[in-house]
Amino acid sequence: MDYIKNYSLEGKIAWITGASYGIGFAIAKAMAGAGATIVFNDIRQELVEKGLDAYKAEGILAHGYVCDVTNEEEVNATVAKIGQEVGVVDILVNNAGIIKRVPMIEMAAKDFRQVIDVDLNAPFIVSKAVIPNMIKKGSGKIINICSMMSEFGRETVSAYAAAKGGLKMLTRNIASEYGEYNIQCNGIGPGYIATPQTAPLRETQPDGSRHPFDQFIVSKTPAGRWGEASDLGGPAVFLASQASDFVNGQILYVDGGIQAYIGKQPS
Ligand code: NAP
Ligand code: GCO
Repeated sequence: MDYIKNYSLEGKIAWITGASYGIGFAIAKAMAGAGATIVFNDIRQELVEKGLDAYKAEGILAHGYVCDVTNEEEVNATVAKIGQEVGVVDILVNNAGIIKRVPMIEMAAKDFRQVIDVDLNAPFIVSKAVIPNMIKKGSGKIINICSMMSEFGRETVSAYAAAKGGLKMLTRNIASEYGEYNIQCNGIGPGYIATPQTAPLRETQPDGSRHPFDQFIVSKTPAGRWGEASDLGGPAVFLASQASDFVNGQILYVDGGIQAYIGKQPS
């Protein structure tokens, strides 16, 4: 038997939220390479257009929608439009996310709430919108993009860690509640990945040296580098494919080994 077919996404429709660029774009590109039809959204039309061009440049004819994933009405309307224009969503990747790096006691409650809204409430809203059709179809895959901050805290990311910790448990609860309908819900926990979201942590310093946090992450990662968004493509295709039909409620960390390593002695 051609075992690789177990990893094929041929005939599947994958919706990756917030995937005009960054990790979402890389996951969508990998899933397209495995045969999936790609649907993505962004908040602004111009970013959707930019995303469509980026996918086209990769030879991918994606379907893009303007949708704020925190807005349940917009999400439900988008699911209906996707259903009419593309088809039923087989694979959902809750990727859209924000971070605000502020010391907790200095953080405005509205900012804390906004991070929770995008990073935790939105995966609830979008999953709730697509699960009924997955139940009708008799199968579905949901992949929540968690984080090392689903397990660890650090200075200035209290809202983000609270959201990503909650997203880990939402992942486990969806797996528990809907596994009987042949829906698998798992998480991917990226380590530190070089995207616009982490650009401030990698900025070259005024004296030309590398950002201290950049040096810290590289010394703490056995792979000795930041991850690339493309490093997440393979794990995402695995969790979206039938090869993982008995994997449910798991968080797959794609972190270069950072969580296993005490860190290199500073030279
Ligand atoms: P990014 O470069 O900042 O991209 C985030 C994407 O989400 C953007 O396209 C953004 O669109 C979109 N988005 C934000 N709020 C949205 C909303 N309300 N509705 C729709 N789209 C929205 O981030 P990234 O590094 O690719 O991260 C993607 C995911 O991976 C996030 O969930 C992040 O928490 C997670 N993650 C990242 C890392 C890392 O090291 N980079 C590690 C672990 C986990 P706009 O441009 O319009 O804002
Ligand atoms: C931060 C980073 C991290 C990464 C990622 C790690 O400020 O600590 O942004 O949170 O984005 O979530 O897995």
